[in-house]
Amino acid sequence: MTRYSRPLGSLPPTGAVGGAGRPGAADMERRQFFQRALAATALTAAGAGVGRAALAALPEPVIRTGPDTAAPWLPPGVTGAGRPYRPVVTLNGWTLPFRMNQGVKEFHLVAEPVVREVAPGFEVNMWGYNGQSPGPTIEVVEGDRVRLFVTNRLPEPTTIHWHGQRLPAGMDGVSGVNQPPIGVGKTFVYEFVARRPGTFMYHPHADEMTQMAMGMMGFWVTHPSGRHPLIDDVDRDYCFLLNAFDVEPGARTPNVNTMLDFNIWAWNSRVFPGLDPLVARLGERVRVRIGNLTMTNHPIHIHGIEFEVTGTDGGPVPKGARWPEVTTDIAVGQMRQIEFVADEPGDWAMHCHKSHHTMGAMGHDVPTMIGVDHRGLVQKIQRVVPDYMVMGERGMYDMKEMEMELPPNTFPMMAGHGQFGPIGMGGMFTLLKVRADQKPDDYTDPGPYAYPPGTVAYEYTGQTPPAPRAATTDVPAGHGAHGTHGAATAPPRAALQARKPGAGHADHR
Ligand SMILES: [Cu+2]
Repeated sequence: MTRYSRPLGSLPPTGAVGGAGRPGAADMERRQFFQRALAATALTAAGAGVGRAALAALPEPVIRTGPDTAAPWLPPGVTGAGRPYRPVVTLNGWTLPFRMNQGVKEFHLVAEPVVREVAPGFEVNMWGYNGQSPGPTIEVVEGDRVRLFVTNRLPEPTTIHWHGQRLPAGMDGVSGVNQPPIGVGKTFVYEFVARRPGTFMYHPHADEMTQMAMGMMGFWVTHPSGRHPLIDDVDRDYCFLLNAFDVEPGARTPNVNTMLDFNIWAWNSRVFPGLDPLVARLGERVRVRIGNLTMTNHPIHIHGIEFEVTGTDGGPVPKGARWPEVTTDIAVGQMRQIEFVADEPGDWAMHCHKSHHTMGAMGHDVPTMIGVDHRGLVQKIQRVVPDYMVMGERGMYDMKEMEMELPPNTFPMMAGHGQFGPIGMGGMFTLLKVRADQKPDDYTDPGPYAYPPGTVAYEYTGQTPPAPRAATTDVPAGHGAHGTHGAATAPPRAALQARKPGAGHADHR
């Protein structure tokens, strides 16, 4: 069920009920909303239709509850202070529409309890904005005057901090320092000019530990007002937040007192296989903006291409300071803007390189069983616990094929199915799909990659003679081994050669 617009008075106290919105239906409602918005804008411009009284009132909040990735949104006929821009695509999220009020872009954020479908079959009670966690992306143009109405439908006070923005101190959103907290049921107004282009976030600065652990956060993108020497045009511009939750398997509400030991590692409060792919047409230039609002760093790795970090929290990186990477570490509270040319067709993994961040909730707190000889043990235990089985005796790979019964409302430790079988990943993992025939501006999933014949790794089926094994005993100390290495002696034993710094490298410090 996806709703786009409802009067504030009808907001249910416990938030909207989530569910997989049907793509298409959502866009339809969206289009109707924008047509109405555009009509209103046009009438305002003509000085008729919407009166002063209506514009003095709160803008109607736009609510969206489906977890599908919304199509990029450009307000028709309204491009803000500058030239037209390429709108961002929020991974499994959406951009919040605004209304123009005498040259000011007006947004209405509603902080409220929500239900987020983290993956199919796994729903979590969160706090968020306008029907979802994270909240909708705010997208404006450098130089825009922005007015944000924030209504608090949470059971406790909140504020919003506009992370990274240049703004008057009284608009910075730190409870007690910059403003009184927004009381329960109250609405506050923030207003400032989006002074510098770049990648930003928003989140509460009141009872942050609880409110961010419950999912309160959102993305903000300010596009440059004109051609910018350090901000290139791109063909696709993706954004998402790194976030984490601690939800006991089978539970529905995060533990908000957890400091570091989270078990749901998510992008935009979604985990693989609930995350949509990033798609690109072969040869397109792609930007991905990532913000980290978890309590640890995440080395984000993309297969198949090299990228550059073209922007950080503080703005665009000077061209001479950029270097190629395939993994970039994003620390707590940081934002990174990476860019690459999608010049290698295929399905490419994109994931956090901390391997326990690409696992589901069941991957944690499991004892290591590799190499444990438990012959006889299972049968003994099964006399008492008939369903007992041993986890991970040969590694965890078997887990993803096992039809293991899970508690209700959780997701498997490793999941997802590809054309060659189980994918065995969860959490912070998705695919970059590069296709020659993907249409420009088409974000639909092209399905699995059609590998050209002869380009897929395959099984060797010839003779397999016994392989020599590494010696496991009496490794000789390699002191003074200079000159002897290369003199291949017959027994296949490992030789350890130690080179001591200093000996003949006195100037090497
Ligand atoms: Cu990570």
